[in-house]
Amino acid sequence: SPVTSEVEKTFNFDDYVAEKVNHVNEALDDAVPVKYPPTIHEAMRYSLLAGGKRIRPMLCIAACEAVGGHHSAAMPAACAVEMIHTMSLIHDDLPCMDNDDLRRGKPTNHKVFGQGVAVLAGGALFVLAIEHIATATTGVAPNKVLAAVRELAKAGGAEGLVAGQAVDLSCTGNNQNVELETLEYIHLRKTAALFEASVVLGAIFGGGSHEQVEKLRIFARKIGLLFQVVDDILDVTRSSEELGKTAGKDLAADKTTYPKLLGLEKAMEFAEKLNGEATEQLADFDREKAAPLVALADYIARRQN
Ligand code: GRG
Repeated sequence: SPVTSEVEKTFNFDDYVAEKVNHVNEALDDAVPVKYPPTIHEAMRYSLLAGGKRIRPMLCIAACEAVGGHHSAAMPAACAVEMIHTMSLIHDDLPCMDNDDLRRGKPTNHKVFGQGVAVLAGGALFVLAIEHIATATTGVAPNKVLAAVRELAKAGGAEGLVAGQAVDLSCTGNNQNVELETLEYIHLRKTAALFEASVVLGAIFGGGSHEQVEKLRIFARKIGLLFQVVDDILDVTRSSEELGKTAGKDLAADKTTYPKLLGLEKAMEFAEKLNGEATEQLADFDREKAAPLVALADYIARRQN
């Protein structure tokens, strides 16, 4: 339609992401100053400011804008979701979990600071996320801040990230028997729960109605799962040469994936289905305001790495 083409003409996704990522990185830098004891704060900053695609903060800000809010209202929440994401990566990389040496192209937190500091820095980032939302959010009614804190804590805890990781850990060494239902359970919690919190927080702080928040919640869950399905597909379709670069670890060999359970073609169909169901949720939103969110979903569906 003429409206779509007008929006497509005026909205440049790359410029949008570059600008917003800059804002987020500055806000994250400010949110964790080096205080006493310095090692903990340096360890928190090391992983938090190590790069990363900043997908969750982008989703948070784009959801805020989709309901007509200004990105500044969602900035503390955008920082908070990235803090929780970073915490989960620090813990996930520990020897007692995935035992990884590299993350975001740099040595993992425990490799640089030791396991004790890494555990503490992760814990401190989670608590700081909650504190940051409660103290740095301005111009938003207290009941909305409370709702946001509740959403975020739930996404991080034993019904969210922890549940996904716990079930994932219990499957380790038993990958032959992981069923589709279990795979989905894990991804809905390890990945989709924080996508959901990111979008819901942005929508709440942007002043979205209950109906809008709930539509965006479904949108986020779908693209969270989509993110993982695409990840699994990329594992298969990436050239074997590229696979060789992943620190000698054959990613495809030691985990259950959608292509393994469904076959590549069905996995791709599932990805398309999730993408369609996600974008359907945005049908009633202002096209121009929702353009960044639509573009993010498209990026997640079509990314090549
Ligand atoms: C201790 C309360 C508590 C929670 C942690 C360790 C753990 C429980 C959960 C692990 C969760 C985990 C590692 C999920 C993987 C999520 C995921 C898709 C990571 C990759 O995200 P990207 O691609 O990474 O957005 P970048 O580096 O770009 O940010």
